[in-house]
Amino acid sequence: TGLEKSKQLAAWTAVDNHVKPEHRIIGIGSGSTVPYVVERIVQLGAEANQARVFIPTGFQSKELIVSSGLNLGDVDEYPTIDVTLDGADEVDRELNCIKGGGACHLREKVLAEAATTFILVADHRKNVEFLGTSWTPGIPIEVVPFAYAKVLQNLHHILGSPQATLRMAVKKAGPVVTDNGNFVIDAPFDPEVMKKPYTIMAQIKMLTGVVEVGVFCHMAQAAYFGNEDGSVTVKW
Ligand code: DER
Repeated sequence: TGLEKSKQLAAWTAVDNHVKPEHRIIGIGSGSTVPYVVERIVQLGAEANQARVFIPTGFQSKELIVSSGLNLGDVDEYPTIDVTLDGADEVDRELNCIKGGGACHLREKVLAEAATTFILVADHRKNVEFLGTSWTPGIPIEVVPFAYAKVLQNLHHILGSPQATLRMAVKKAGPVVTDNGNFVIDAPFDPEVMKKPYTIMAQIKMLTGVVEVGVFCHMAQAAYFGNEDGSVTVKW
């Protein structure tokens, strides 16, 4: 479909522009766009990849690396990463992004921060002027199960997200449980609030029980969006 082609276009262009021959430690994100990143890296050649180690951002990412025949590594063994490539749910004009649609944003943010270069790849739906305009479920927030009800209260009554909800699983009874054994809350905010993503991210992060917030500010060096007409939009 057009959307898959857009994802592939963004991913291939990003890999061609940012995965250098000398890069050895590569962070691999989560979601449905990142498989095209791995596809392109595999095409780069087994020779180059033999000398590389690929760091996952969760179970799905690990499975992708292993099934693609790439060397798997751990971020505790490689805490400094040459380049991390990952998807996003939305990316604004300043490359701030909402991540966590796949409930993987804690490990994603660790690998984004550990990377010298952090690159976003997405289809055109994610390319927005302000956060919250196309991604409507709200800011994904990973919380320890013990604190989820307290954090929901804080969001409803203090931080201005009365619609915040615990993310329920579809093919499992009960809430989504992350790779870290935590819950996820989705918290929508007013558009005006989303124009200052750093402020709301910091306020949420300070709530006791919050593990990580799915808003990444000033972390990415570039974002690639595939368009239906076969063009690629780059923001940096
Ligand atoms: O959870 C995330 O941040 C993932 O990167 C994911 O939401 C990206 O989604 P997609 O690549 O499947 O559109």
